[in-house]
Amino acid sequence: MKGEISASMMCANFLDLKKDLADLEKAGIEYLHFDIMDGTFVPNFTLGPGFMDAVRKAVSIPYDIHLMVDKPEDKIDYFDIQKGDFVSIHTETTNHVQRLLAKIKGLGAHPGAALNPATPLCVLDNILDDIDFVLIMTVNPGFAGQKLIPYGIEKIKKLKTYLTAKGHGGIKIQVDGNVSFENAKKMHEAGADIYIAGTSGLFMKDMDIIAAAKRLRSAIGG
Ligand code: S6P
Ligand code: MG
Repeated sequence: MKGEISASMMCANFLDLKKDLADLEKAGIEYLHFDIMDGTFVPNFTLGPGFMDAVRKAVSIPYDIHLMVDKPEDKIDYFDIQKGDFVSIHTETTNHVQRLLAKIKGLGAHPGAALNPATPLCVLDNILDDIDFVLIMTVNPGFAGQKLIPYGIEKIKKLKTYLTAKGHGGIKIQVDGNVSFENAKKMHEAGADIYIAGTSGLFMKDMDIIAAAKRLRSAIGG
């Protein structure tokens, strides 16, 4: 199956954002990935609603919003979520995972469960009817430019097998963290569907966005 690319906007060139956005459109990038951090659940701050609203006016690519915040139920209304967007919440961040996933679905968006590297797959057992995708963190969340935790590839394989066995093979698998050309190939073989592309495979020092996207696509099934 052909994989899809979600561009990690925290890795874009903010000083030349118009050019990056035009290149992402030219390269046919399927989604724009927005990392939302609160300095508590993860040790960093990144993007926010004002930035996202400005970008929305410039492009028509659907959003993929990755909420890395404690108590996301208290913050979700800050964001202008639109029909067809992907929105993931970390299962580690709230006591009310199902309620929030249902709210996201009610907005016409695709709800997703995001899992830190150490979070086991069994947390998905009771929410399989409530999610359209699972985001597997293959690094600890907080920063771009980190090295893949090797167990990540095995976890993608396990998730694929688990979803199929549970009769939920239609749930998409998103992978986030060190999606390099080499790792993307392994992730694709393991069963991933959507690849969050940052400094390792799209916003690179030595390759432009269009060339990198082409190479990344060839690693994820064309
Ligand atoms: C990390 C965040 C990610 C990064 C992405 C960067 O907390 O959730 O979405 O932006 O992983 O990609 P790379 O290739 O620099 O690891
Ligand atoms: Mg992310």
